[in-house]
Amino acid sequence: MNSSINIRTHYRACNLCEAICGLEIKVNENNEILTINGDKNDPFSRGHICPKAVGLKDIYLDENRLKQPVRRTETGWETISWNEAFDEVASKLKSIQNQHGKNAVGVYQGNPSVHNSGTLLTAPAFLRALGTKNRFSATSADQLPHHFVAWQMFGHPLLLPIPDIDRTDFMLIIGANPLASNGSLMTVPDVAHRLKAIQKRGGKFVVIDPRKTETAKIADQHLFIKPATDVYLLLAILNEVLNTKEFLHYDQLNITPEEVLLLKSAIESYTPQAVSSITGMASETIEILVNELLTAKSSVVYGRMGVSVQAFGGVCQWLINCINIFTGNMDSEGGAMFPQPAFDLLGRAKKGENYFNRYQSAVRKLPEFDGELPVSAMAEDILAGGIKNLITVCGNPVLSTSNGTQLDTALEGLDYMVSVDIYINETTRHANIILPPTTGLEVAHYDIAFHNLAVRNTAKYTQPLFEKDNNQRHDWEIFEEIKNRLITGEGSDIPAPKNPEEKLAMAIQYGPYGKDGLTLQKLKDNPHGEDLGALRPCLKEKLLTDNQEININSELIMQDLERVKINFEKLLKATKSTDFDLQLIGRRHLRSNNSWMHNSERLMKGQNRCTLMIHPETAANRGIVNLEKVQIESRVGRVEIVVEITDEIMPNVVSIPHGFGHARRGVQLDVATAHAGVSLNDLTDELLIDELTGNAAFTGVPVRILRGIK
Ligand SMILES: Nc1nc2c(c(=O)[nH]1)N[C@H]1C(S)=C(S)[C@@H](COP(=O)(O)OP(=O)(O)OC[C@H]3O[C@@H](n4cnc5c(=O)[nH]c(N)nc54)[C@H](O)[C@@H]3O)O[C@H]1N2
Ligand SMILES: Nc1nc2c(c(=O)[nH]1)N[C@H]1C(S)=C(S)[C@@H](COP(=O)(O)OP(=O)(O)OC[C@H]3O[C@@H](n4cnc5c(=O)[nH]c(N)nc54)[C@H](O)[C@@H]3O)O[C@H]1N2
Ligand code: SF4
Ligand SMILES: [Mo]
Repeated sequence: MNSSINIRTHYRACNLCEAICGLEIKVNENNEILTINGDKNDPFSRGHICPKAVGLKDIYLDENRLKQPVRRTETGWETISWNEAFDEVASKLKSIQNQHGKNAVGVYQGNPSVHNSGTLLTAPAFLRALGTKNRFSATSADQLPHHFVAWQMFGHPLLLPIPDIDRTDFMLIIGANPLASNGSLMTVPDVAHRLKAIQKRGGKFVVIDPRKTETAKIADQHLFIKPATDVYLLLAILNEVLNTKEFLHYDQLNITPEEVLLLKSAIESYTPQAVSSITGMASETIEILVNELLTAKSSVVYGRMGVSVQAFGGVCQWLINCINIFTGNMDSEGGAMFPQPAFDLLGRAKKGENYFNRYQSAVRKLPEFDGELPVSAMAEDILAGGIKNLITVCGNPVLSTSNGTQLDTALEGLDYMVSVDIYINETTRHANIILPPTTGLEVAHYDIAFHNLAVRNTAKYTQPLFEKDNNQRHDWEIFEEIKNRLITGEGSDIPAPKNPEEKLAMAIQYGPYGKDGLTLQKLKDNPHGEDLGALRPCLKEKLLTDNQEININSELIMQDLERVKINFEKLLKATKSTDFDLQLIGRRHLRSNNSWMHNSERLMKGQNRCTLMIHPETAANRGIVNLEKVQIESRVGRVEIVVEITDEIMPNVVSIPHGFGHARRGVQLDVATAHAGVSLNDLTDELLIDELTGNAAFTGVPVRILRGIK
């Protein structure tokens, strides 16, 4: 008998990170996964995958993964029925809101929310039914500056320019490590080949990072920069660009000479010489970079986490857009371009909307953006008593937000907490009820978010590989069930959850490719995905500012230049601190995904990755030896960690990966706890934010090392 007869092949998009790689999964007649490989016929990823893809099998089989609701009792967790769970959750939400008002319920949405089409299609109605202003998410621990600047300059938070990596001749990468992260706000499967292709066609790419990262190692050039000083480098670059009149092509974008003059005068004091000592970069090096950006046939500056999560994240992203505009590379091939996804999130967007500061957080009065408050304010607002009940969805803020210890304490004091999550982890262990949805291989997927950020226009629909059993619920069923209970009165019939796939089908059919015959059915018939072509210039049609012009000199941003100036003067005068004398930065690893894939033995095995990277000189000055355990301390906390001496990091800068710190009472993650590590966010400071946008400033946190615990 031919054993291959009963082997079925399943194609899907991996939804673990932003790269949406095509997978080819072979399964036998007993539903055992035999192999997970890259799908060579996926028009976008062309067969590329990373080691985490195989982790999908581990998540599917993980014995720690929850499949039915659990309730926390004095004697431990008990399994309860879905109906009982939904009834209890809805009644608690209602009673707390009746007693203390709508805002007494807080919501935190974590990263996998945006990788999940069911959540994206149903959570908005659920949130409307809740009606709370106390909404938080991982956005303000991540890419909020990009959205803020996109809104200010182009009129909508989602009008994000994406590097046209496949056609550019010169790429400047600042504060991103796509070889480990596989790209962010740049959906780019197979990024290593795409970067090497720049070199093969005679182009170059340069990386600016306080650590010589995996990406820096394959770059044409790597330049160290002192953490959190990028704003001054970018100001100097833009200043130089604006001084080189013969290259400026802004007129194509209807930018007037008056606007350019205004911008120029606001930044002219930041010359390469003036910023050199602060950034640690020689002025000649900056001048050469400017020359390369201007003279390459096409060029693009791309800045990600490293430049977003700092005190001037907003200004940095604005400067990056301005540089791309004034080198003539905005909305043109090889520059920064705007994707045209099949599910067009901007389809119904209105011109001239305000998304900012319509209300503020309770304690520090931090501004709202697009219906969310900065997550750095969440713990203090819980502690102050304004939030009595918290719902967390796909998130682990105890490990992922600044001063996680403070949040850990705050969660202990809540009246009630619900988590929609698949694990009992550092955050959800505080919940009264955990509602675990299906995940990974059990769900259908269409990437609503990341086709919007992709370096090529494609579309792909994925069926579930495994049917859920009767006792499981999809995430969209969970949101629908609670929402329906919230809006129906006592004793009335609860409407059945509505499958959101209808919305998906409509959006595709009436979307930009519908007239060419693209339908959900067509995507179902071609599980490898459809290629919709390279990015095309389209900004003029997409602009959503009041006057449908690019807003170069945004008032809010220009005002923030005053803060940039005050800090500049402070840095010029600063003498070496004897107190917190080191700067802490984070890092990511290819085999790790934020805080939650550490429960896969396959991904965790090998060397301990949760180490404190430190430069040989910095270590020697303190008499610290390799593999020694030290205590490291910031304003908010102290952790104990093993030292890894390496010259791949700048002197006086130290690095800890984020997402670890699993050894906490009650966490039920067997593998992760065995590789517990410590949490970077027990050191990061909730008071350090980008005051313009409210985003967390994780990078360059002042710390000191307390010697020797042998
Ligand atoms: N210091 C520092 N802090 C950082 C960062 C940093 O670089 N440095 N990075 C920041 C960034 S960019 C981000 S995005 C955040 C991430 O922070 P969060 O979004 O808060 O946390 P994650 O680690 O992504 O946790 C994801 C959670 O979702 C659960 N989960 C996984 N799949 C599913 C699913 O299908 N459904 C549901 N309901 N749950 C699921 C997991 O069990 C886990 O609890 O962290 C931020 N924090
Ligand atoms: N394997 C893996 N992939 C992931 C994730 C993961 O956890 N693991 N997380 C996903 C998520 S949620 C996101 S948002 C993306 C993030 O994607 P990236 O932004 O590419 O990821 P990071 O590794 O955080 O890269 C930030 C870089 O900035 C550098 N840096 C730190 N401070 C500064 C600074 O002050 N200036 C400059 N110039 N550089 C600085 C760091 O050394 C680091 O190399 O990755 C996604 N992909
Ligand atoms: S790069 Fe991202 S999308 Fe691709 S296989 Fe790895 S985790 Fe999945
Ligand atoms: Mo992120």
